[in-house]
Amino acid sequence: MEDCIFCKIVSGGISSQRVYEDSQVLVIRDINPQAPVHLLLMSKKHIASALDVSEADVPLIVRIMVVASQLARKEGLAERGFRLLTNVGREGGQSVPHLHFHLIGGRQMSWPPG
Ligand code: DGP
Repeated sequence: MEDCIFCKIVSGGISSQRVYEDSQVLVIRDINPQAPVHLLLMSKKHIASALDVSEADVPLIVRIMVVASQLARKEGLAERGFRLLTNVGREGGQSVPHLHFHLIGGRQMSWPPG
């Protein structure tokens, strides 16, 4: 999508710190990390949010979950625990309308979230 920041990151038009990539998924480090480890796992295909995921996207979503667990291990978070989440819409705190999951860890998380 023309005006989408994450589509530009996927195409290489905006530079980012790439951590992992396959045909469906790109993982980068968040520009504004909220913890020692803060990765963004995004679908390469433009999907606005979790609200727009369809049955056809099941392999993509499973792929993102598999990559998340592999990277959590690689980043040393498997034993300690971490948070994996996607924000949806205005009240959900979504600032970039392109489906992505935050993988955040390396410090104690609190609940409920702010
Ligand atoms: P959300 O607010 O849930 O939509 O998360 C968007 C995240 O994307 C936010 O934590 C900041 C990050 N972000 C925004 N623009 C860029 C960028 O150009 N590069 C990188 N690496 N991260 C970005």
